[in-house]
Amino acid sequence: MAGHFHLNTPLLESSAMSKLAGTGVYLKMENSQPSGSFKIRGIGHLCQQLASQSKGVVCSSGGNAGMAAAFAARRMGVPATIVVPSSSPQLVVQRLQDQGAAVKIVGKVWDDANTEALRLAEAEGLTYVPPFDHPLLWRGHATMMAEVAASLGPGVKPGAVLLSVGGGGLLCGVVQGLEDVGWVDVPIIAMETVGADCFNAAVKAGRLVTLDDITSEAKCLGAKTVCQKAFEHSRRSDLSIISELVTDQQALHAIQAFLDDERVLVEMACGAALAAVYSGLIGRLQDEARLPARLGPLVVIVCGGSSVDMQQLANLKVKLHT
Ligand code: PLV
Repeated sequence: MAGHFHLNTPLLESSAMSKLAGTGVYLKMENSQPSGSFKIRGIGHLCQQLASQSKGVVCSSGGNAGMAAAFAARRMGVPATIVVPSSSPQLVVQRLQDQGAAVKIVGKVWDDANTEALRLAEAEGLTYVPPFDHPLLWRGHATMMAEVAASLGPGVKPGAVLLSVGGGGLLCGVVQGLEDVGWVDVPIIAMETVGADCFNAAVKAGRLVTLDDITSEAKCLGAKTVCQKAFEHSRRSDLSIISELVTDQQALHAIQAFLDDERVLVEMACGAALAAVYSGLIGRLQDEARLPARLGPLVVIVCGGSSVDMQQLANLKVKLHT
């Protein structure tokens, strides 16, 4: 992918998290991407493929896909409109505007904003940029696993990859990346919060499930229905995808512990993945023999996110009584 917008991010060993997990924990620092999250990999790639001649792009987003679309569009000299739901914090709206995007606030959750983005694309002839459901996004996200393989070095294979699931685009990209490097047998721990758990609901039901509402504070995990491809991956017998949930309190605790341990502030959507280590979930999965007792290095996708600052963190602590 020549001339792409994303960076090759560091893979950092965390001594604090390694101690907790009882095996090496390696952090793929996607929080340090331009636009603040891994989303620039896929969205940058999609925009370069589909929007170079465009009169404008329109993206529906909880925030971070929009940040990536606004960044890519600005670099390409194309106007960007980002449609976010009212649940996205004001600080995200401000950051999107600072990236030069026009922001529309429509509906309560991402699904409502998406309906409006599709309408705008049709009515105004704009290029629609989906936040998680497109093969070009997965192709772009997949690049992170080739980087992980290069950073770990030859002969070192992860014991598991830990990531968050919103609409499932990151999951689809990581599956593709694992295929690219010949690691399909590496288990994926797919984390969501209670109340933003459309993937877990689909895995349990054996079919796609549309949630009634998003009740978690991890709004960037808040798609009501996971994408079809992510669900299909969950049914594959050659993959091992373990779908697990944490509470908002556990995700928030993980954010705070991570800030203390690594001096890095990430949003709730990312806290869900970090909580797999901080809540002791890895040990429980080993006790239940769902992960081997002797586990290779854990790779945590630190997906990042712009929906957080010290004030937002303080607000969450009050709201979640922690
Ligand atoms: N957020 C999407 C979808 O929101 C968005 O519009 O930004 N970590 C972070 C920081 C994210 O922002 C997201 C997705 C995810 C993880 C999950 O990625 P996905 O949607 O590809 O599973 C509704």
